[in-house]
Amino acid sequence: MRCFSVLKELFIKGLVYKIESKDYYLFNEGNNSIRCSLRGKFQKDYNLKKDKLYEVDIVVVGDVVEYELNEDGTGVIEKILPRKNYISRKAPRIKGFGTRGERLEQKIASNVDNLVVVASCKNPKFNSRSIDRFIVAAESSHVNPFIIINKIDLDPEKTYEPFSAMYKEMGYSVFETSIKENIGFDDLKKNLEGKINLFWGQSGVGKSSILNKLFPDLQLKIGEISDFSSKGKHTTVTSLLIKIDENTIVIDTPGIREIDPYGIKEEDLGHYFKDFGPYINDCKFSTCTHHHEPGCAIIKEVENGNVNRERYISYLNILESIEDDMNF
Ligand SMILES: Nc1nc2c(ncn2[C@@H]2O[C@H](COP(=O)(O)OP(=O)(O)OP(=O)(O)O)[C@@H](O)[C@H]2O)c(=O)[nH]1
Ligand SMILES: [Mg+2]
Ligand SMILES: [Zn+2]
Repeated sequence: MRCFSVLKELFIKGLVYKIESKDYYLFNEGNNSIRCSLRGKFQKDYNLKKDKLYEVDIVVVGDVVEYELNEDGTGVIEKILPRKNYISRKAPRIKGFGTRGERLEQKIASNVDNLVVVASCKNPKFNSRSIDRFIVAAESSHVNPFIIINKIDLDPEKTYEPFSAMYKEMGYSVFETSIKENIGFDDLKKNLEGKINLFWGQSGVGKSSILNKLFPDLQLKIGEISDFSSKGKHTTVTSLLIKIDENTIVIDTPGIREIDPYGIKEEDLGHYFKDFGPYINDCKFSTCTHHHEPGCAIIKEVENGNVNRERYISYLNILESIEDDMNF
């Protein structure tokens, strides 16, 4: 994994697995952990471009970087190698706004193969709107989404089943799981092998519990049932990339309250709804936003029952949040 440039004596490649404030933790080629800081020039570049650059993170978990090793065994990150992709969302409002009042981008992780969207059927309650938003984040970043519906022990009536069937019909892999009853994990595990898998979802849905179940050595911290509220408790506070074996990586993330996909144009949003695919080219206008336009094929197929109305409502919901963002 060493860098064979003229600078090979100086720079070594590493994989960012955890970020805590200004400390960046990498795995080097021998899988040892190196604590790094960021070369000052990154901050300077960032400040210079501030009015153009709508992002809050410079280095993210999953990045492959080049670093210089200090004598004391710590390192300094010099360069971020080009990313294959990255998953992001609009930063929560609390993180601030750009210079023109627009929402900023929060990158969650880079170089990801699968976005494992974790939802629960109860506690917190099942929310297909939020699943649809996670799917849009994945599709717009060219990342493959998986859907986990966890805690099925809490819903013996299986009220999640029509949704499960709907996502399966679109071609997505859906895993119905229960930690308590040990259901669904063998199948899930097979699908993660040899890939970089980002686990993402609302707080309290069971992301860390599922990872512990799949890979018992991990011993990630999980929320206590006793003080668990329907909103979740944010037990996991920092994203953590874990190497399971040479080829398999999982990333546990802190649960989030809201997910607004970032950087999507109104006229592109429909392309991230896989189920719109067969009809989307039949709209009268190529820039159709499937909202009100005459001759819209999507609106027609919702009426005909070929596009699920729930999905169309999710679509309108996200479309509206894009518009909100433009009105700064
Ligand atoms: N009944 C039931 N409870 C579960 C299941 N999976 C997880 N839980 C419980 O749900 C709670 C939250 O689990 P966590 O794994 O901490 O959830 P998380 O998604 O990692 O939450 P954050 O780290 O806050 O984002 C814990 O009390 C778990 O014991 C399940 O399949 N069934
Ligand atoms: Mg967690
Ligand atoms: Zn249309």
